[in-house]
Amino acid sequence: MNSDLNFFKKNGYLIKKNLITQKKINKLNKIINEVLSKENQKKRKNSINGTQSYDNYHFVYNSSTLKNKDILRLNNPQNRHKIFYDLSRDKKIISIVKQLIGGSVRFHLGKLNFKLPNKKKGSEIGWHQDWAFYPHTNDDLVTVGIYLDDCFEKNGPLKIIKSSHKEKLYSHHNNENFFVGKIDTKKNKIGIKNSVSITGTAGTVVFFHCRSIHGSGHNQMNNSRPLILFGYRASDAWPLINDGNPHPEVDLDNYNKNIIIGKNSIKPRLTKVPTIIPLPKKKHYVSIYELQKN
Ligand SMILES: O=C(O)CCC(=O)C(=O)O
Repeated sequence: MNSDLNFFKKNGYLIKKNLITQKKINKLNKIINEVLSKENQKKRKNSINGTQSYDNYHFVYNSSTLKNKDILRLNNPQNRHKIFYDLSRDKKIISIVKQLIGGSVRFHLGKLNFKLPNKKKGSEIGWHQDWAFYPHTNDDLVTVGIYLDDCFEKNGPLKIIKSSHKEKLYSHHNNENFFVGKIDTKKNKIGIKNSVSITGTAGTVVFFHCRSIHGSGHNQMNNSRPLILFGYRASDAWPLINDGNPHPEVDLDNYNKNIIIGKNSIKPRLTKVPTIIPLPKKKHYVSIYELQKN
């Protein structure tokens, strides 16, 4: 494990092949197909866009027009479906997260990104640091990505720039000073050619630091590329803004219920971390896809 921690500290990510069994992956995919087909049937009958719910469970579409309403993402699936909740608390995942972020673990967020198949543009993700979206009092936060299908170069894998978590926090604001959730890599002379493609068979899990620069391109294949992302934070890393996920000021009990390892305390740990508040936004955005179009 020490070698894993050393690798993570040096590179800002860690890959674990086949961490989740094929049996579990099959069960997850079965439920996802059911959830998607239910949602697709609903969409045909009802043209009204769903609003965000109290637990931030919602679908993200690539367009608001009825004709082209493909689903890009299911936000916070763990809040409504036990199978995702159980996966977010998977012992193998949590024990690695615990080591990487220093001992305590509080669940932060979940999303299931589908990345649409060939020609259906709209699901590419521009280079960004998750930290820019949700600064905390310390940066012991990690994102965990689980591939539900085999993912190779042509599927539009997640790409991470090695060791970028040790660099500064890059501006995610545009020239007009609105938060747009992406980095101008040319302006910042960031060598994206040196990024690592996170590829692997279904069940492969990647852990990456909240300050690692990452993104993903087009999916050239004919099927979508399902990737579950779960966010975890040290239990003494307190959010500086409300990002729509469990937040102490909104519901302290719920915030504390998300502690997986460690004790609740109202004493945040403050470290010297670079922070920029992700405001102002031009309007309220439901997802990174919409936000980055600016
Ligand atoms: O789905 C992907 O390829 C990347 C997702 C991502 O970075 C995000 O949702 O913040």
